[in-house]
Amino acid sequence: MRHSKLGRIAVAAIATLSLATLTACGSDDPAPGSTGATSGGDKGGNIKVGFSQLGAESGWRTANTESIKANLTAENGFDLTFVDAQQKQENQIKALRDFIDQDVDIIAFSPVIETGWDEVLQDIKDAEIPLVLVDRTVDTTVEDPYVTWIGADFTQEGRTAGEWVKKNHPDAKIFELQGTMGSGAQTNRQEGFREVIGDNVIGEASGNFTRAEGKAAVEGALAAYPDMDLIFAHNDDMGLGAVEALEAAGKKPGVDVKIVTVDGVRDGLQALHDGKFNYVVECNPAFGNQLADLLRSVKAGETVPKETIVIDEAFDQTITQEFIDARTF
Ligand code: GZL
Repeated sequence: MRHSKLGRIAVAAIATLSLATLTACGSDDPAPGSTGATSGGDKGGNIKVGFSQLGAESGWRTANTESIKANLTAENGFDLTFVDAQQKQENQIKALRDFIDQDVDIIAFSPVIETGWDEVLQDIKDAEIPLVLVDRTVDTTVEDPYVTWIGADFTQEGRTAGEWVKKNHPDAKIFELQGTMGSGAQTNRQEGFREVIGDNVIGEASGNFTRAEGKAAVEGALAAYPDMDLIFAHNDDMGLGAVEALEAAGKKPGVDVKIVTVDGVRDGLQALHDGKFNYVVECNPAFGNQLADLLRSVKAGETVPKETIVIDEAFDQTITQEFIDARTF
């Protein structure tokens, strides 16, 4: 009888626990392999992970992909299949289904938007393949669809941005440059920001987290909202697009129109240092090592936290070039 995948992981976990218990009773040395580095199926084989990355739309995503690939390596015990969906949900759904067919040990993915996943999430659950959510979140009717999620507190990022604006520019006329509509990052950053200073938002449009679309959205905003004097961009890349649009219109970004963003990638912090951005809330993409640890624990059948929040900072124009140059992303 084919043991279900989760069943195999549970068996391995019990085996590990028994070995650890027996060894612990017999000596003070930690049981060999008691770190839970067992494999559910092929003993000692690498962990087969199918990862559906949503795209390569921003500096943040590029840095996140680099961190994931740098940690989920064969030397670290992984057999990674990585698929870039180019920001298309249908491509992610196809990749997820392919991972089911390949009978991977674990499926990980960063959903481009929150909804539209019910059928494929149910299929993953029926295939008894553990699912790990990375970065973005899902809104689904499927009961308990994933084992764990690792990412940032997007709502708090929005609040942090709003609190800076409220403190430093309480009368600002704000244009909100939204990320991909319906993504967890967009909905929650917007929610957090507007909790604090929603009354000051005079207009909004999506730049889909890309520089080009951010520039186009701000070109439209300059015509529609000529008295806007602050832009809250849901990511650095759209903020950089806003800089291009403002300069093309003869306005000084960071002076005539203040710019507040989220992410804290190198280009964004450079714009902050150069006075074109006014405040940047970090959203750290470099959590590949934490993800690797989570995947090992899931594979070993260990209990893992339902969510792991990646710690963020925030930066203003006092940032130094040395600090920027020393950052890894
Ligand atoms: C945030 C991530 C967002 C970034 C954008 O964790 O999902 O998506 O803020 C990226 O740069 O496109």
